[in-house]
Amino acid sequence: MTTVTEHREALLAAAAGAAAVAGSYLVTGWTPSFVVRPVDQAVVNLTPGPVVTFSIETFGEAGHLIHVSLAVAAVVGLFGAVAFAGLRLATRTDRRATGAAVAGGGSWLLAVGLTGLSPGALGAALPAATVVGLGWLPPSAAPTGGDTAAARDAPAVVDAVRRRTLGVVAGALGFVVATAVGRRALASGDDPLPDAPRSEGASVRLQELDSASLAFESDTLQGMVTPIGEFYNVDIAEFDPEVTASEWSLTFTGETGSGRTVAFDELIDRPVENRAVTLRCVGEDQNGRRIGNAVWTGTPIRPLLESVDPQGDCNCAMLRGEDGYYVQFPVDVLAEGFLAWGMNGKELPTSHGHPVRVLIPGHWGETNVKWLSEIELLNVEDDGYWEERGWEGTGEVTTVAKLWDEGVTELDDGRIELAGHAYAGTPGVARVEVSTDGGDSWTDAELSDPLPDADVWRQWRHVFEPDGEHEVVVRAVDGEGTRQLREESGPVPSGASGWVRRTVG
Ligand SMILES: Nc1nc2c(c(=O)[nH]1)N[C@H]1C(S)=C(S)[C@@H](COP(=O)(O)O)O[C@H]1N2
Ligand SMILES: [Mo]
Repeated sequence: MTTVTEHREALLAAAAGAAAVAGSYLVTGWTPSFVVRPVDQAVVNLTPGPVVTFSIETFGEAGHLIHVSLAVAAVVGLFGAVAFAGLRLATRTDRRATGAAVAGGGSWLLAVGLTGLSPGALGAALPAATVVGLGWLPPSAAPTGGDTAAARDAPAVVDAVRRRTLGVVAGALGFVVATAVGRRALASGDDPLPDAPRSEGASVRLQELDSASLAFESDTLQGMVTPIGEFYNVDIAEFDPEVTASEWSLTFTGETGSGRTVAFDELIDRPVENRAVTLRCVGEDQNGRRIGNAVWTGTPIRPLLESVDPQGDCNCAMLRGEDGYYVQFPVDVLAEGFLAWGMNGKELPTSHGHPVRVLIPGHWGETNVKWLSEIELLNVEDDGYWEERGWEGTGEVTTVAKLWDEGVTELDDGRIELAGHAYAGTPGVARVEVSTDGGDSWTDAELSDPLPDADVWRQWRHVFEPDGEHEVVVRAVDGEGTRQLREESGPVPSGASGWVRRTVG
């Protein structure tokens, strides 16, 4: 019968572990103080490169889900082990209070060990203590106890024990679900983002982009500017660092004539520009959606860089973010870049690098370090986070014309509108060519007005009279006359290529 007690206690301990994690989440939300974060971070740091690459290729976005689930399960296990110890000690001392105290105190210590002193530790401790306190039963009541075999095996006793256990476990699970749902609802009611400092010029730019845009028939297709909530995200970690503007600083280190630390107030005092910059992730499929365009408020990097007098032997710099991310590329490329603290007129949102991120014209998304903290000038080249994992994504973007599902619209008169975005990095998009016969013949699409910005996408549109099924193919030509590469390849290691095709009609 011992095994019955052990199963019972294991079940209770698991419920206590889950309740502890939920309690922490209730207090901290999805922030760095949540007890899952350090374990998630460890998973990020310890997962071997080939596994990360394999997971991205095989599971895509679901890889993140797997990674988070693993981290959550591991932390539930840790708190569960503490609760189990509590249950065992309660039995040994035959005192409920011992169990609750050990589970509560142990969970508190564990939480503090994971995330440091934070209200979230109490959030973890109380539910764990409650589950153990309510769920533990003295040996005399449990099926292993009782004075006689007959008494402990009496169906009424077994039933009561089962009812109590299931009641407590169900209560704990109810708490977990209510927390997950309730906290989410709370988060969606977050305050709107404040305007970014010195972003007055951004609204003019936003209007300018709006008037440059094409009038699509499709009302679900993105405009020239990607709204903040729809802008894609790529992060190495599941938790965004939380850095306030007053805590933030950027330090130039390594091979400099004179090191320098720049505070936020000092940064926003520098000459301000509002640049439209398109970002695209090297890891996306050719017709993928990890691309977006925003008007960013910030200041050019070149004068700052010149002020520290870079002296490294390799013309290369390693940039680092507060989340542990790092990427290395040429100083000449960095000098063309921009340090942004505003996005579409608003303060840079947490998920896009609050308070300051890098924007590098014409290069893959991974060079655009978020939560920027350090720029180290080097003597020898070194791999960045993604380069260590098999990617070659610090170079210039390749050219692409997109045709998403919502870019195909049947008009009232029976014609079909094809529309989308094309992006070619700094050479800009000069032309988008559309074929409705599988590539035998080509027509130039209508384009949105050109913008003065160095690294921005354009919209394209083409309307045709359908006659049965059509194989539509689109391709862009950049400002230097180079046509989008026809040869098809997947994103690994240096970006996808090929023409986007779709059957329409
Ligand atoms: N600190 C930090 N910066 C980062 C990343 C990251 O994980 N951490 N991801 C990079 C990648 S791979 C891309 S594509 C872009 C995405 O920026 P976004 O999330 O603002 O769209 O940020 C880059 N900068
Ligand atoms: Mo990326």
